[in-house]
Amino acid sequence: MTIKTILTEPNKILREVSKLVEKVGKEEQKLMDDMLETMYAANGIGLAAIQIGVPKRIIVIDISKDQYKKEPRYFVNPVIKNKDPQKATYQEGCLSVPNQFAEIDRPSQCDVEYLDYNGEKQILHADGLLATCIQHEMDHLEGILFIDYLSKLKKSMIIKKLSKQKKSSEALVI
Ligand code: GNR
Ligand code: NI
Repeated sequence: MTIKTILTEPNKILREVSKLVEKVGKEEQKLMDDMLETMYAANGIGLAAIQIGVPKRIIVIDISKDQYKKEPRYFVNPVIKNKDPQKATYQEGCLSVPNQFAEIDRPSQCDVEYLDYNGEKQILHADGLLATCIQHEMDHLEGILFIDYLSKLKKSMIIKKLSKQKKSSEALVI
């Protein structure tokens, strides 16, 4: 397994729409292994393939708190079926939008249809943090980031800050 570099905003690749996976084969499984390792190394609870530059409809999630009892979940070609009309608010962050957080409203429960690590069809009912995380990751597959739900002003302030940070860290590489 390999820890990959996580792309950060502003980056056009993060705005790509990811493509359906035709078959869950060895290459996809290796990608899922690398994604999980990259996510754990970054202390995240979810990661979409596009965040490491691969435009495939694959996400990994682990919302377990206990570092010794890992509960990795793999979703290939996920589709959200029933969104609860009731909304839940979570303070969201994103590994591609480092050190920025905001309260975001999303449907509090949903059903997800997907293929698992072995390419088997599954349906999962999600609520709480899992429902929020799945929807956050599904947004990545459409090139959407949580900052897109903020006011134009808040969003542009965050992007400005991130591009400044990027420029100053690039300047260090001489
Ligand atoms: O690690 C993450 N935490 C988080 C917290 C609240 C809502 C969504 C998330 S996902 C994020 C990891 C990430 O950027 N996934 O794309
Ligand atoms: Ni994210």
